[in-house]
Amino acid sequence: MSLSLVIVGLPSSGKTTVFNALTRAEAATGTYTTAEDQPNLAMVKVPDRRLDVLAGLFKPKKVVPADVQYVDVAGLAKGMGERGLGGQLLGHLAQGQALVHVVRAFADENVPHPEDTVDPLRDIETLNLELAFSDLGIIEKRLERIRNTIGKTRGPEREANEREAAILERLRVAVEEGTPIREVELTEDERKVLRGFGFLTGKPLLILLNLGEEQLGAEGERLVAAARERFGRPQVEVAALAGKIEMELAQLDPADAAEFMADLGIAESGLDRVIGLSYDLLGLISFLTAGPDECRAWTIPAGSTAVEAAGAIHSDLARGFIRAEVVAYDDLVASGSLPEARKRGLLRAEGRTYIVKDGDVIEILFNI
Ligand SMILES: Nc1nc2c(ncn2[C@@H]2O[C@H](COP(=O)(O)OP(=O)(O)OP(=O)(O)O)[C@@H](O)[C@H]2O)c(=O)[nH]1
Ligand SMILES: [Mg+2]
Repeated sequence: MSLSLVIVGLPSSGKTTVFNALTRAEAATGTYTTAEDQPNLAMVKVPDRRLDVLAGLFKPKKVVPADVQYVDVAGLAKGMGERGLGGQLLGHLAQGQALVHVVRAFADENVPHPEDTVDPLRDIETLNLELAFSDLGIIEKRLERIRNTIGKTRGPEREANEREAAILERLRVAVEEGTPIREVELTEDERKVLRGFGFLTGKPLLILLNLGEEQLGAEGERLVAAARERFGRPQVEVAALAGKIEMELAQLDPADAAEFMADLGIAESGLDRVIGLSYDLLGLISFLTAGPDECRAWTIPAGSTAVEAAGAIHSDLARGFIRAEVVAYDDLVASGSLPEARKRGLLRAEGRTYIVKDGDVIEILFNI
């Protein structure tokens, strides 16, 4: 499973600049993209120091980090969601596992703002509303279709339609009251019914304030605190980065970038931070596999069992699962090798229902 994050925001908020910063891509910025333009796509390796350390121990032929896909789409102008986002743009948004909302905080009179003034809190509100309007439009359309056709259905088909209509009706009320779908309590079965819709307010949201260089420090912190106070909710996180500088940083070689970051007082690059926050937001963890052929990181939802972790590698491993041999990353590093970890009793055999922990180094034994 590779994680897919879609970057959204008002026009000219710096989405493509941030995309470049996060992916080291060199997509053109300042181009006033429209809904018809193809999105920018990039896969990024998830930085994971543990993998480098394991590679030092195992000297594998290959090191394979987990990856994250970023999608940078056109700006969402005020009113677009209300009129109903259609086609391609909605399709891209609906497919993301989470949304990264790039909000303009930087001041620059050469960059036009749709509202003439820079006001990040207002813009967050505007985009939230557009996303809610888009969901509402889809809910209403689907409800109307069910209403128009339900008379012709019977038996299980009719029951399924009625169930779906009841769930959508609940969502409609919630969204109209200003509650995002991610906050509506749903059973696992209800979630299944809704999965295909890809509702935008149902996705975890990372609000990313795009700061000007001069806002790094106290002002940036104040803005983050204000945004968090007003918009911080379950599955919503607020962070900031200076998009334009980080884009330049991403294009430097690592040693120069480190020096430049130290000068600016940036502790962690936007790239590392945004991935870390996205994992937290989505409740994802990594487990590792290590051997002479390959050291690799895998992404799974927190709370996954050993057999689910096996399935993330390959469905055969889940199907023929016998047991998992597990050692915590720190224990493995302290032991220096798997045989030594086994000797110290740190390498354990775990069954199907073992809950995998972040950083577990796992070997799946299976038989098919
Ligand atoms: N001063 C300053 N300018 C920035 C910053 N981030 C982006 N810009 C500028 O703002 C303009 C728009 O940036 P883009 O990254 O293209 O914005 P966008 O959101 O992708 O724009 P659309 O895709 O057209 O909606 C460009 O001229 C950028 O150089 C920043 O942090 N500071
Ligand atoms: Mg753009």
